[in-house]
Amino acid sequence: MEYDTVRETDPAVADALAGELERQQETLAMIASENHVSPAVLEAQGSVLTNKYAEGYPDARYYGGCEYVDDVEQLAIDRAKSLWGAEYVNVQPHSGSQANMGVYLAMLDPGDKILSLDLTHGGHLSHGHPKNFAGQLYTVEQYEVNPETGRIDYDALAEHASEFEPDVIVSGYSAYPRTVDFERIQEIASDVGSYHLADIAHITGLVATGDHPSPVGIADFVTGSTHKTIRAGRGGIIMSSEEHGDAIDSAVIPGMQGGPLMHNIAGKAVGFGEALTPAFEEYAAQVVDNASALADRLQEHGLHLVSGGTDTHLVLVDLRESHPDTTGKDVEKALEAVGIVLNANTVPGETRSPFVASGIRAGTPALTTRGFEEPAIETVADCIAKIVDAPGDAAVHAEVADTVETLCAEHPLYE
Ligand code: DSN
Repeated sequence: MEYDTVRETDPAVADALAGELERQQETLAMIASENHVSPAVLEAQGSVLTNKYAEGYPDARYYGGCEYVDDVEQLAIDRAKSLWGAEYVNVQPHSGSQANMGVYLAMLDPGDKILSLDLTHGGHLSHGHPKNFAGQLYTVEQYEVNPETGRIDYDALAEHASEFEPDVIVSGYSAYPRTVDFERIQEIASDVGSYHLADIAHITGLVATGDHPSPVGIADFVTGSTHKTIRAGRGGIIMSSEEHGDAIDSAVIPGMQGGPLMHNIAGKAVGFGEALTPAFEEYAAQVVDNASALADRLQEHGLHLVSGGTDTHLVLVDLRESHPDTTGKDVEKALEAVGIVLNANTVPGETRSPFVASGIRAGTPALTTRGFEEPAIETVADCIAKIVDAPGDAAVHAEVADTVETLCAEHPLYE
């Protein structure tokens, strides 16, 4: 077998790959869940491990030839245990959603009750949206953030939990800019005899470095994805105490998945190794400092942020007060046209369709990977504010596109 390149064998796909590389190099990735992994993680994910089936777990596989993938999976597990201090880790879920599915399957029966944050208030599909498996298999009620403060109302959550008597309370969110009080939610769960699942998909990296308090050792289960702030190979992870390990293992396989994606697990191992270095601690702290600088500057421009700021890697702008006739989608499209890529996002008390939305969500993990610090982030905030003020103005577009081009050139990616 000859080892031809994609360019030689499949120019159509090669063009798309080259185009995507160039797009990432020449635009600013501000989707809060995205990041740019290292070349080492890319190499691991693009390796021959994609060829290997390895149903089972290290040293207990259903197929032969697993000695090297066993090493890789064990390294990923051991490094995850060091990063997050978990007793038990499963690195096989293909995504954060499937990590959640693994916990539900291990602990719940169909019809059991989930109490989770509403999607439009910052939750996630897999926390029980009616069109998601979680909403279809289980009985779901949802809590909301306080409309005045934009923050979780823990007293209201306690009251709701005591009325609903859930089997699991889900904490951890996709569009929540503030520190989550995992201890308080654990107390609420314990008081009503419920499990507590903390989905730290967005903040895995910040939790690993202590830039956000950890739910590990507090919540019964902690799930996450491995490619967001933690910047490792793409996929999911489940952590818990040792007592739930067997149930989780068998929920993941044979319960809901077959062969693990060993190339992605290799990417997880490599990324977790990188995250154990002092350089990653600096990175995570800078992600938070950058988000804070972004929040301050956007507010100086008169934009309203849900909760009035951020403690994490993301900000959520509610356009309704300052720009009632401009939708999140208008801003998303106008920013994309000038090279700033983020997403329209629903805001608490949303009055528009989720496809249009009244807010935008912006995060700093990917820009921080490119070396952005506060002054450059403030320039980006200035660009965002200009576009929000004049989404259809060609002169503003040209000026901002120039600035974006300069910022990209000053912060090269995958040279
Ligand atoms: N798609 C992710 C996000 O953007 O938050 C959640 O899975």
